[in-house]
Amino acid sequence: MKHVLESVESQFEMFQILNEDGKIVNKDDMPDLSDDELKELMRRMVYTRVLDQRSIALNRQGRLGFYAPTAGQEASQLGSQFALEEEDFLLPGYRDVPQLIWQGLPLYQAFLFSRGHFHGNQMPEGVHAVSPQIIIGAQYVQTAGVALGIKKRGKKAVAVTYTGDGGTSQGDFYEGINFAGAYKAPALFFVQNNYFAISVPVEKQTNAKTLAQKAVAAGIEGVQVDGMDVLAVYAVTKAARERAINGEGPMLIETLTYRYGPHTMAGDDPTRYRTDDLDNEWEKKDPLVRFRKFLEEKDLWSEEDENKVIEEAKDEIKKAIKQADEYPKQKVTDFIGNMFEELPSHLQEQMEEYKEKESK
Ligand SMILES: Cc1ncc(C[n+]2csc(CCOP(=O)(O)OP(=O)(O)O)c2C)c(N)n1
Ligand SMILES: [Mg+2]
Repeated sequence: MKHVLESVESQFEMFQILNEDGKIVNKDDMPDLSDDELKELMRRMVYTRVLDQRSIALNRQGRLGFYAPTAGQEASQLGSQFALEEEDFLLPGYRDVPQLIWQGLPLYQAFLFSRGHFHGNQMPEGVHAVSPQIIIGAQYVQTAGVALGIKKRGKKAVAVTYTGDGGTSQGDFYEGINFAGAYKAPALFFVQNNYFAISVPVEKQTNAKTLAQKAVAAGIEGVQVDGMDVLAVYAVTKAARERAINGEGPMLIETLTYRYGPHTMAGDDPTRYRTDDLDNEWEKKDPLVRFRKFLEEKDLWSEEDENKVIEEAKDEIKKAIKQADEYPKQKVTDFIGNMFEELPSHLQEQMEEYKEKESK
């Protein structure tokens, strides 16, 4: 019996294309991206790092509400989203605002989401996504359903979702991957393993050596990928998407990554559960540093390019926060009205009451 487990676990080795020095270690799997696409990937990662820094500052100034920092996870988040198409359906978790933005949610709406404003949850026409899920793992079940819907309609698209290492302990996680496997639904299930669920380390979370191997029980493909290597994440996602739209079923993709900041801005202190040594070890793997080295070597990126992106990002963020500030304040009647198509009678009463109050 022991050998069965060992032989399964030994097959989940981390897939990588760029090592920490930005050198290609796996030429055969190098994705077919043009120079412009490579630069665009870098632009998005730099932009997202700036967005993270600004969001943290805005939160501290009391100008944003809920915020889950993203620095460190850019390759995992943006490398995967870059392989998606407009018709794909995204079901993000609370840390996945960057993917949502690149999938088409305007930045000012992401800020409104953070403030708990209902307009932050309203996807523009043609943006196939739902707003970030706060309940751990719940989006896995929804994703299986969306993917089955896509399949039944005969569309060439996938449903894509993200959870964390902690999320893989939830019942919803297993239900979602099992259901999608049974129906060969075109779903991509990401697990961003940043090694901590708030303060709980992954080794206390599960006895499984890898999270990708959880795919085996569901009879679906699973892969573990270097989540600090944007090219590896992109290549795996692209291939998983191809398989899924060709009817070959879902895939579980574990990205090994790290969040540099706190879990959220609500007040956890990472120094109480992580060591400086561990932080330093991961900062050496930084996805931006690695990809920058790779691009500089090819003469595709310079300090000037980087500064230009930083300035553009700051400028767009400033405009978006202004737009969010100027958006009409949420009224209680908006809030109630957005919940149901037809109001139940007890809410109808409250609606009347607040209409009256708001009219004064
Ligand atoms: C069902 C459920 N239980 C508990 C929580 C509280 N909670 C919020 S985030 C979190 C940890 C999640 O860790 P992980 O899945 O590793 O994701 P990460 O935040 O590291 O990206 C917990 C327990 C929740 N939101 N939902
Ligand atoms: Mg985690």
